[in-house]
Amino acid sequence: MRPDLFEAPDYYNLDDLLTEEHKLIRDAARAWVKRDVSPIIEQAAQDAKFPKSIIPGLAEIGAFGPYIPEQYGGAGLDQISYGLIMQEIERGDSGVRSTASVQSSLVMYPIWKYGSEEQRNKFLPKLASGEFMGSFGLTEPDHGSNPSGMVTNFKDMGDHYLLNGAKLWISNSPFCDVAVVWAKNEEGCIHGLIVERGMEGFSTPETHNKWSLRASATGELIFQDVKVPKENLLPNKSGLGAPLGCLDSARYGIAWGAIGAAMDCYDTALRYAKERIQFGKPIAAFQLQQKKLAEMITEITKAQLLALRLGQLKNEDRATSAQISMAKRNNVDMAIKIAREARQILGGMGITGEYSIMRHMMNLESVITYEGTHDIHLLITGLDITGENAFK
Ligand code: TGC
Ligand code: FAD
Repeated sequence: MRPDLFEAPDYYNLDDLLTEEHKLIRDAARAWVKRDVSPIIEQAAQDAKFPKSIIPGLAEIGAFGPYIPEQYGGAGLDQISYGLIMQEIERGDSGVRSTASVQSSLVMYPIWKYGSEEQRNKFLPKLASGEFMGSFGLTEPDHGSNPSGMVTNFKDMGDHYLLNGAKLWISNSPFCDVAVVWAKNEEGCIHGLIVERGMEGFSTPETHNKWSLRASATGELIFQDVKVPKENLLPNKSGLGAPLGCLDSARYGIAWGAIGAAMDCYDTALRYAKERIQFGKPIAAFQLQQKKLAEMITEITKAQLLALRLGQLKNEDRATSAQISMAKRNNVDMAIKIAREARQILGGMGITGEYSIMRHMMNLESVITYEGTHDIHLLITGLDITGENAFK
């Protein structure tokens, strides 16, 4: 892959709306991606291997639990800082952002919000430092968009719980040390359980042959009569709202992350268009290419404004789930369209691993599906504005 020459577009001077701390945090993440991610990520994706060597760096830039209080090892930052870190990481690769999203919003968040003080102290500092890596098991082979139908279940055996079932499409599963797993009790109520590697009957086979998120490890979580200690049940929230609350936090991070992927595609295409000569001129001088580039920067700017306003609402604890859905849906759709257009601007070169665009484009095919599909988020907006439930 070519040297990383990324320059971030800021067409509406949005930097003026950030604090000095936001900019410092963002710039540190940006510099780390340039130094430690860009040089290795293409090969990792080609090899379909999660580059574990970047785990300490992710911890160092605060990507594991950015908004988790410092007393538990988190960075204690605000929601805009969290968003900016996700934007910068996904500028490098959506799979790396996935690893950080899962660790922060899907593993640390439920332990922090729904866990006991003992669970927080036992797991959060190790997850923040990257000593432990986590995964989040909600999706099942027969229950993706409709997690309320899950069949993974646990029985109260007196001194422990007995867990049975299987989760599919789980980011980080092949190497996770702990998994936050959602399962039904005997009354059919959903609870979160912390399952630890090494528990008998717990296995995490990897899912191979993905054409997307190749630098992120995806797999299954299989539970065959796993004895889970009672102290591993998350005590402070039950019902489907518990996992969906975690998704709100991760979807918010994705709304920012997708902007990073889009900015990288735009920046690459703009530079290429200025340098590539055809018919005696740079292709940037042709109206058709200018239309593509002008529309890209317009859409990126709109997405940046949406994310920043959502971050302000999150900081004030006023962001609704439906607002988060709108931003996740819009910004991922924006990014995937920009990746496709940017790929065309590079012509044949666009399909090679010399440039990041094709990798972003393939990654975004997962991002538009996970954390609620494009359709599901549209239906969430539809329900919110009409009061009519069109899911069922
Ligand atoms: P519904 O009846 O609407 O809701 C059940 C209960 O949950 C509450 N609720 C929420 N709470 C917090 N946050 C939200 N976003 C919430 N949405 C709903 C709701 O108020 C209710 O509470 P209560 O107290 O009344 O019981 O549930 P439903 O079964 O009709 O489903 C609604 C639907 C379809 C929107 C939901 O199931 C959904 O979002 N489906 C999509 C599933 C999904 O996003 N899965 C993601 C899996 S994790 C993942 O993809 C990780 S990828 C990570 C990476 O690598 O980055
Ligand atoms: P389905 O739910 O079967 O949907 C198939 C199609 O039907 C979609 O187009 C969908 O929009 C549409 N559809 C479904 N219901 C409706 C409806 N009511 N109305 C209209 N259309 C509908 N899950 C986890 O729990 N943890 C993870 O870490 C995780 N990581 C993932 C990583 C990757 C790379 C991928 C691809 C997925 C991951 N997922 C994870 C799972 C992800 O959340 C699901 O793939 C997603 O929720 C969709 O479920 P599904 O794939 O079963 O599709």
